[in-house]
Amino acid sequence: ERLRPLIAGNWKMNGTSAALEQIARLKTLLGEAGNIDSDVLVCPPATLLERASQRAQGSALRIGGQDCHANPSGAHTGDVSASMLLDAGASHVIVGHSERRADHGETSETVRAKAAAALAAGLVPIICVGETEAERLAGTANQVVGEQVKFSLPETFGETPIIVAYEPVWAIGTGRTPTIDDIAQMHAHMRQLLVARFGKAGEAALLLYGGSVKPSNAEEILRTPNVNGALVGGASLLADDFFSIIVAA
Ligand code: G2H
Repeated sequence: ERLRPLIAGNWKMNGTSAALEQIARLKTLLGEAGNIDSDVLVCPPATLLERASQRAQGSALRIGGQDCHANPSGAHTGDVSASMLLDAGASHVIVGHSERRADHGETSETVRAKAAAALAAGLVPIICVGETEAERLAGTANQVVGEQVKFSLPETFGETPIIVAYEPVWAIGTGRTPTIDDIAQMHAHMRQLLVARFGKAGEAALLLYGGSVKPSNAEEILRTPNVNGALVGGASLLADDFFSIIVAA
């Protein structure tokens, strides 16, 4: 059974007001295309969330955050809570991106708490996992990703779909991607773990691939068994590029 794919754009720390034109352009492209058989999400920086979601109104395009705090409110200067993201128009939030794990010392336990906070606020978390190059070379990629999946996911998702993004750290923004066989192998491994733990919800989980997805490689990657969508960084910044990835799904 084919799961409806999710194509998610992660703008990272890119974009000021002018970038809202890309939201408008994407909305136009989606409108012209009519029947798109995927869910489409853009995760702009927090400063653009509210305006991006206003611009996206009237289209199928959804807006998401890139991170949230594990607590619902309080003395956490500079942080944003899941309910704030929801209030600004977000439906999803990325948690545990490797850049946050690396730059902010987030552990899988932190990520699990953030994912639980997202669920509690009514957002769908997109939980990121992925091995480093050293781990891949040492032959421990399966084990590392398996442990990240085990410890970064909350106990239960209720009715919310489980979404996990596999992003090998060495493929992020480098133009390098794993072989299709390696992607297929890792996604099958994650599927097995999720089905063992969550049963039917694991079968229905969306497993996204992320790391240097671009118009030229999207079709092949998205055709891979157990790849149910993509998390796209650099190639999501321009609506036309992102749209060619969307139609490849
Ligand atoms: C991986 C990805 C988006 P890029 O981080 O999350 O970025 O497509 O630029 O490698």
